[in-house]
Amino acid sequence: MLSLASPLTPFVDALPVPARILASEHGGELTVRIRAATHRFHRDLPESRVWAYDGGIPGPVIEAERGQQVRVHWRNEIGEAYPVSVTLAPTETDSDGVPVQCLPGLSGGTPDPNAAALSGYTVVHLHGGVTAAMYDGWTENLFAPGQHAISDYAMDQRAALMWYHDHVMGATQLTVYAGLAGLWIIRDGRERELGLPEGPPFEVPMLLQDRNFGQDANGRLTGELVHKTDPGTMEAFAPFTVVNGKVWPVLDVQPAMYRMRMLNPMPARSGSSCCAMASRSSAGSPRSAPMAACSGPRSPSRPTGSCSPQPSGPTFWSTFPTFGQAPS
Ligand SMILES: [Cu+2]
Repeated sequence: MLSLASPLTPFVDALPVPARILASEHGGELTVRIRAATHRFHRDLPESRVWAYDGGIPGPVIEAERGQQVRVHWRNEIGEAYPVSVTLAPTETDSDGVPVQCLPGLSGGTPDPNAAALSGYTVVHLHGGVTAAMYDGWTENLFAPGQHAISDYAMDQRAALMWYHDHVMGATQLTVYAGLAGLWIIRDGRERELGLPEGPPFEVPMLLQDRNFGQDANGRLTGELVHKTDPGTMEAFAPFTVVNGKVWPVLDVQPAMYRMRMLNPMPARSGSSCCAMASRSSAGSPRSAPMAACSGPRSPSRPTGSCSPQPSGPTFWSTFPTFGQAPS
């Protein structure tokens, strides 16, 4: 198995708990500000420029009750240029056969001026919501910076984990990559009969993403978000797994029942994502659950089953299985 050394130390940042908005505490009427912000994806990275709901990566978790309509005022306050360098990998693989799209940095690719010109027009789609057409975030129902949209979500559907995200025609993969994504939970009485944990700390919503960052002349990661597409498949597999806005975070857990609620909205990685969790500490210590989403590219042309720089170290590999592959 190909193994790339990661330029970022895994499992040093705590898994963030996203902000939480209970619609019932606001009379079912919420305001979410869509704006430019900065965000630190890893302890050892500089801050990155992002676009984000309420300035958070991910946006706030909005929690609603079945049958209680939620009205959201989506306020477009994006006041800065598109924060991601978008490029096409010059070649599919490097001289070692590694997919270039999976390497940190631009890899010599030219930044796309059209992406850089994205001006912050937006539209919000509640993915999974049974939503009336006029509020459903159709891709051309755009509103500009300085404008806002009001959406009524009926919540006439069973308990579920959903997500909301930008949905602009032809640019959704780029605006979501810039940060415009958040989770949405519907609860109902039938689900509560199951007695599952509700809310922090034992219910843990997790938004899984992959991200890439720019490099300076010395090869150090700059924190600038990079979206690099493969020239053959036109997919983008970024090298760093991000959970709730942190690269390979860790969650200290208690010996109790948890409800892990994971959503994978990555632009290309799909199908085989997982969350590797196990104790890595001795008896009596807090237990830690490193969050590592693992997945391989779908294309059979790939030389390896995984193109991420793998979190390394004896703890990780001795404790966490990968997908049908022995670490080597
Ligand atoms: Cu969607």
